[in-house]
Amino acid sequence: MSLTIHGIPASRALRPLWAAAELGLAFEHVPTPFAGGATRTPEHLALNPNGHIPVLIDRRPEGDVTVWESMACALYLARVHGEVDGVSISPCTAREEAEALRWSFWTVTECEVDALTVLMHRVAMPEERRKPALADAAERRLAVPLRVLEAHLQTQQSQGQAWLAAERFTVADLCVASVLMWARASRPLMAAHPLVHAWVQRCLARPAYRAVRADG
Ligand SMILES: N[C@@H](CCC(=O)N[C@@H](CS)C(=O)NCC(=O)O)C(=O)O
Repeated sequence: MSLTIHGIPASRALRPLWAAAELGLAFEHVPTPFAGGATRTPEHLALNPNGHIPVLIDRRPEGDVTVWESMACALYLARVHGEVDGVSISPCTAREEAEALRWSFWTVTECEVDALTVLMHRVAMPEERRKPALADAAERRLAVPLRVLEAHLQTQQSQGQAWLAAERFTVADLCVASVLMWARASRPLMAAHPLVHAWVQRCLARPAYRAVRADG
């Protein structure tokens, strides 16, 4: 049995790379970049017909399992390769499984596009190409789901819990933080949602995250 993850850390491939690091999994890393056409070669399109990274391949006795969609890759690793022991990032109860699924779908549908817009148009793109009006509108929309998360973290905190889904960091935190880390490019949004900001920073202080980002 062996695992391969295609994609560089400075992309959505961060999600399975971070999950694999948290789980201490051995895997082959193929650092396919998103720029320069490497995701559109016939070889890559055979792995992911969408022409994107990441792609995860799990070579199993019963045959290869190919996973694309970054959240699916991270959730798959936690579900199929994690220890269900209440210590690892893998959900260990039906409630934790539900939390991981709902927060991961939530962050993709409610937050990802706007968080990326904030990142690109506040800091990432060359200044002459940034459109502050796009970032302003994205920040206004993002304030709605961030209020939801702020309230959830407040509830968790009142119960002595520092994380989204459990008393420990789980794949739910990983999936949501991998999106909301982009929203840190907006100081007003972070100032208005201090629990979200502190929680994202806690997630990004994880040794596994740091080790993955040290590679790119
Ligand atoms: N929804 C997909 C999006 C994947 C995606 O857009 N990946 C980007 C890098 S973050 C990419 O591969 N871009 C290169 C391309 O589309 O050719 C996921 O989460 O995996």
